[in-house]
Amino acid sequence: IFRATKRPGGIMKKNSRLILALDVESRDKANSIASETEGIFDAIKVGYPLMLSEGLSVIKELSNIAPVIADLKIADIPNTNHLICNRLFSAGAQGVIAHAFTGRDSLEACVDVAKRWSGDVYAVTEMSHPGALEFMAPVAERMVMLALVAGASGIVAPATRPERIRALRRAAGGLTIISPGVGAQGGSLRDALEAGADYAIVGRSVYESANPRAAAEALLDLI
Ligand code: NUP
Repeated sequence: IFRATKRPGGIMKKNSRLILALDVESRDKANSIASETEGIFDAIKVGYPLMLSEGLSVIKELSNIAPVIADLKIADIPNTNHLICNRLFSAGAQGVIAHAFTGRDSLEACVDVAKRWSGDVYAVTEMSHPGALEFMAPVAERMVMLALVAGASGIVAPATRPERIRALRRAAGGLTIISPGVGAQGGSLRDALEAGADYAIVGRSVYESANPRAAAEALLDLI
C-alpha cells in the first residue's frame, strides 16, 4: 500500500510562506485586497464564500496576482471529485483542497486530474477548529498516510495545535504542509512554521484589517 507515487508539481514558490485566505464575498473586495497585498502572499486561497458569491471566474482574475488554491474541501465519490477538479483547474486554479476522509479512490481521483493540469492537491487531515478533535484528530495520521499513497502534493494541518503539526509532519515526510488557524482562530504564525508547516494560511487578520497590506507586512516581520 505504501508504493511511491509521483506527486504533481505546482508552481507555488516558497517565498513569504504565507497564503492569503480570501473569504470576502465580493469580487471587487477580493481584487482590491489581492492587489493591495500583491507580492506578499505566495498563493491566494478562495473558498465557498467568494466562489458562491461571484462564481468561478474569480479564480482566473486572482491568478493574475498569485497562484490560486481552490478550497472547496472536495469530498465526494471518485467520479464527482473528478468532475469538480476538472472545473476548478480549468477555471485557473493551481491547486485544490480535498478531504482525505472519503478514502483512497476519491482522493486519487483528484490527484489524477491535478496531474493532468500540473496542479496540486492538498488533503485535509485534521482541521483547525475545536470540533476536529471529535472525529478527525484520532485518524489524522492515517489520513496523512493516505495523502502520501494517493500522491497528493501536501496536507492541511492545524496552526491552532502546533503539537499536531509536529506529529503530522513526522508522518508526512516531504509533503507540503499548509496550515490555517493563524490569527483569528488563535494560532501563532511562528509556532506553526516552527512545528513544521511550510506555509501558513491567514484570512481574517489580513482581510478584515483596516490596512491589509500593513497587516500582511506585520506577519512577514514575524517570519
Ligand atoms: O482546517 C482548516 N481550517 C481552516 O480554517 C481548513 C481550512 N481550509 N480552513 C480555512 O482556512 C478556512 O475555511 C478559512 O478559509 C481559512 C482560515 O481563515 P481565518 O481563520 O484566518 O480567517
